[in-house]
Amino acid sequence: MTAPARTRGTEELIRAEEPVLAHNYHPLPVVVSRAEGAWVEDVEGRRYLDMLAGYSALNFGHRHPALIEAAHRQLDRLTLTSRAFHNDRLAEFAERLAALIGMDMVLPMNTGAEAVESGIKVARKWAYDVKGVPADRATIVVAADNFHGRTTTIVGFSTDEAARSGFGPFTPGFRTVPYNDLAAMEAAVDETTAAVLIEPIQGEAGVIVPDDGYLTGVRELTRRAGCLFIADEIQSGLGRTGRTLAVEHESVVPDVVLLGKALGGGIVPVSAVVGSREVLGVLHPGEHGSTFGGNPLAAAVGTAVVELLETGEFQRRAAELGVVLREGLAALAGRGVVGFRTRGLWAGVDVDPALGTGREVSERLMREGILAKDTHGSTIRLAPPLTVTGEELREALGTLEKVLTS
Ligand code: IF1
Repeated sequence: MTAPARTRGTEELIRAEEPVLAHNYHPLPVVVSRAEGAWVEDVEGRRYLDMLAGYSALNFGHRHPALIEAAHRQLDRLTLTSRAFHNDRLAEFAERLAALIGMDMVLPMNTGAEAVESGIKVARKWAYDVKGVPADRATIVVAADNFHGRTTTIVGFSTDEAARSGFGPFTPGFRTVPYNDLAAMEAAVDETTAAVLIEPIQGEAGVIVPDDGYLTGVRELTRRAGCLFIADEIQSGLGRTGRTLAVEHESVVPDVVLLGKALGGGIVPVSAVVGSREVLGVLHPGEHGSTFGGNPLAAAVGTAVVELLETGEFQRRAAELGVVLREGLAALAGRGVVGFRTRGLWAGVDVDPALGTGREVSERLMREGILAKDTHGSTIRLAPPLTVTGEELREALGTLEKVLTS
């Protein structure tokens, strides 16, 4: 029996979920009902500054006007055809995304995990058809502490027991090496290796920024070994680190770039595998697909997202405000912050465990009007929309200081 038609409050809505919604999350006790820009509002009318931004799916803020307009316009025309037919939005999306990333071809998918799975399939097929690896012998090298999604194949090469326990058996053909360790990667790559798959910055691991030169080293060793370098930029890409792609911080060009999250503007799921004709050309009709991949609504929103990124404005804002973020966290070192890593408007903040777990700090921040999320232990991740103002960012940093020092 649900509550009468009147709007249900926070406690009622949280309680109503319990018997009917799978418990695969432990959300903060806030029920969001509206949002605009960097601000969200809960069902009680309380406002919060969103310092999580959908784990970087909301780089352009909640309901960016240009993106909402593109979505409304397309909703009034055409939303889905399947790929059995062409639609009049997909060519422009693929052209402009490929040009933005500087590569030849695009394979449009929906979620990040689908882009990762598609990248794995394309790399394996490239290994057999182009590199000449014997059938079913291709290997892919991944990094420990990776996060690439939640499918069975992906969690099979996770080093996080909570992500993989109870979901076996797993897909073979993956080798795990420590992140940020070129020697270990060199040792793991051999003639069966189709690709190396890494995050240029490890997000879920706590915004782990590798040593300068690591990405360059991966690029060089994969080129020498004749295997592909696949960069998972699903969280690090599309402006978050102050560049279109995080790999640009080392001027490195991977063979394949995986995109997702912000590519859909926080409106619809849009992901993509972007690469050269040599690599993506291994796919022929009937060998891969998706009901919604490349649908006209996704393509229209994705094109509007690419248009925002073509200006370079969001990348510049993330770089400039990233200085404010970094300096603000540096001022908290030794005052509740025992470590931090930043790149652009993205930070992993290690809080003094004596002050509480990341979850407890996130709950205190919530009560002070800031929404953020812990990753592991006492680390919280800060990733505001790239539209955040300097004043809003300073306000969030002030609140973090208050929570950590009071
Ligand atoms: C959740 C984590 C972040 C990703 C990278 C692929 C994917 C992700 C680098 C898969 C997704 C999301 C999943 C989301 C929370 C968030 C997350 F905490 F799960 F690990 F950001 F760090 N590659 N990350 O970060 O993309 O299939 O989810 O679209 O609630 O599980 P997806």
